[in-house]
Amino acid sequence: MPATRFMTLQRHILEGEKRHPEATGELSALLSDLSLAAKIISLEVNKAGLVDILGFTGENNIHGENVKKLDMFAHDMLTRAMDHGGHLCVMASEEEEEIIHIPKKHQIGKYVLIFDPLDGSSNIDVNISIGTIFSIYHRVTAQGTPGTLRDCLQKGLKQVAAGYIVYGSSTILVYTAGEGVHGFTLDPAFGEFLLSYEDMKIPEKAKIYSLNEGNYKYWHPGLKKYIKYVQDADNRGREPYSARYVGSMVADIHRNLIYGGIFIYPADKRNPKGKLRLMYECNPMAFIIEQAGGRAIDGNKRILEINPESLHQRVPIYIGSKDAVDKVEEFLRAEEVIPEMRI
Ligand code: AHM
Ligand code: MG
Repeated sequence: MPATRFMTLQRHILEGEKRHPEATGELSALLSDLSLAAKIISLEVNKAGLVDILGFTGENNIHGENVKKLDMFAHDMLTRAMDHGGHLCVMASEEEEEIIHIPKKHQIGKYVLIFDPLDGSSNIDVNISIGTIFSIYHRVTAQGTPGTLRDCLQKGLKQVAAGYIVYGSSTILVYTAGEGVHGFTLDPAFGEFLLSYEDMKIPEKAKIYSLNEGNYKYWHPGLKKYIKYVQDADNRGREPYSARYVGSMVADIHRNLIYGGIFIYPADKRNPKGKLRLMYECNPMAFIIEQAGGRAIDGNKRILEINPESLHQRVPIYIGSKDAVDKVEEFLRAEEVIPEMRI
């Protein structure tokens, strides 16, 4: 629902905390540090097209400085913005194999931050929307000690907050702290995220389907039938869905959240575990979409209930409007699963 109040992200988070007298303000501070990193990444994303014009190609720019790829820039920016706030005990990034420790000189906090710094890598160089995704958990190991892999490998259900930033025609930050989903648009003049979507709800009925149809040949037969179903109409007023696929999960899900739709990255014969990562992409998006009234499953079970086994684990995902996810689940269950696709 579009917002009618003039409200900054900062104020919104603080008002949320005021409703919880036991809150220490740490989560607010953490989200606020994250939004600063998002503003810096947004600025860099907007400059990306200038790199070639200004001759910043190759490894070095005209000043002889090292030019970082945008995804590594985003990774460094988030790590640097978040490692010294005193709120985190450990981080994990899609760009890094192992967990990221908080440097010894900084205070160790009670939260865990997991992020995909810049998702939609194939769209970075072609001016198409990309995004940052994040997920926040309470630590499970002893306070005051360095965080461990165990702190990171928690079920999505344990998330305290999650969000994404989509760098599109404008920069929008969407987050949930378990009390609804709220969206903020970055005003480039003030450098402030302003509330633009309050208490977002995904329409129960979908109008859009989003998946890479180039992989049709490798799909589960139930998925093939489901896609034929949504492309079809019936004489009871059911209209065909529209197909929309940006190829950036953040942008595809953001659009579907507003218009109503289903986003699918399935397991298939070539990728029996799908492509997208449970910890960095699927859990935070599932938390957001469920908070907005939608559903997210891996084909068999709720994404948020999956017990993670490794940091970079992949899972299939069917996420979006409730009716559409219910329907695809029905189609998948009706067909024999071919063994390679079992997860
Ligand atoms: P990335 O983490 O390398 O950016 O890959 C994730 C992206 C998602 O944003 C998007 O939904 C998907 O990969 C697109 O994959 P495909 O090109 O196979 O359709
Ligand atoms: Mg990614």
